[in-house]
Amino acid sequence: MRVVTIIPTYNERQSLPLTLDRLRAAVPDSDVLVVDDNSPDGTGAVADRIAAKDPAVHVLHRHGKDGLGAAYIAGFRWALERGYDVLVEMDADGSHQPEQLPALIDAVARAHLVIGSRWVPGGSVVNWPLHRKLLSRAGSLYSRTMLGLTVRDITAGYRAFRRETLESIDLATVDSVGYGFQVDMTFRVAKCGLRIVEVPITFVEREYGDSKMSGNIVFEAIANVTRWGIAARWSVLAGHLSGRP
Ligand SMILES: Nc1nc2c(ncn2[C@@H]2O[C@H](COP(=O)(O)OP(=O)(O)O)[C@@H](O)[C@H]2O)c(=O)[nH]1
Ligand SMILES: [Mg+2]
Repeated sequence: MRVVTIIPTYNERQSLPLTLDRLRAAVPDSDVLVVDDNSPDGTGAVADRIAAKDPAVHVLHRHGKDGLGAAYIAGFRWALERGYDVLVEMDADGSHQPEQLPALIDAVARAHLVIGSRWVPGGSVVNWPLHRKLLSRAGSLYSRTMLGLTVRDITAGYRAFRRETLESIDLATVDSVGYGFQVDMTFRVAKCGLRIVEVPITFVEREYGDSKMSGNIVFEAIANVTRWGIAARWSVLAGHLSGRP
């Protein structure tokens, strides 16, 4: 089973080398793809220097900041073209513990998508203020209810996909950014009738650099979830009214 861990970066010069060191030590069998959006702080050059010394590390350079979703879609395409069987999503900032990746990879043997979850028993968040915990939990609760899903941590960014899962989705039509991207992917996987499993993780807030979360990203996610939820209900109702099963 060939595994690649995809790490999107925007201004993660300090965090990236630490994350890569830990990842290569914890899961030496996983290749790595850093997807950098031409970070002004030179993260791309830092990644190139590491890749020059370690053949398992690859770097995809993009022209400018285009959002987390677009970076992952580019990374997925790169990895699917190269025949990887398991595609992992991981943040660069140290929030996702590389030492917990083996648990996600084990679970992907019995699931199409594995989500490293903060909000299942055994999961936790370290160093988050109360308002971020509330926002994350409320966001998951709202999305779960609107979209009819059972996943507890829908916005989570620590994930493992089987290649067949991504091949079942029309990646060209995924255009959400930020947290909306994670919700969008979860909803699409569930709509394909594929199996989603959550494994508990410890999410640790970053020590270096700044979060790229913004009001716009939260707003986009809420607006999309509302739209998708209404569209799904409407199509069920329209089916009933027209007498279709
Ligand atoms: N390539 C790329 N990476 C991004 C972009 N926005 C965020 N990231 C990366 O996505 C990961 C998660 O972002 P972060 O700001 O930590 O979000 P938070 O954990 O929700 O505060 C980090 O590795 C970021 O560097 C983007 O527009 N392009
Ligand atoms: Mg972060």
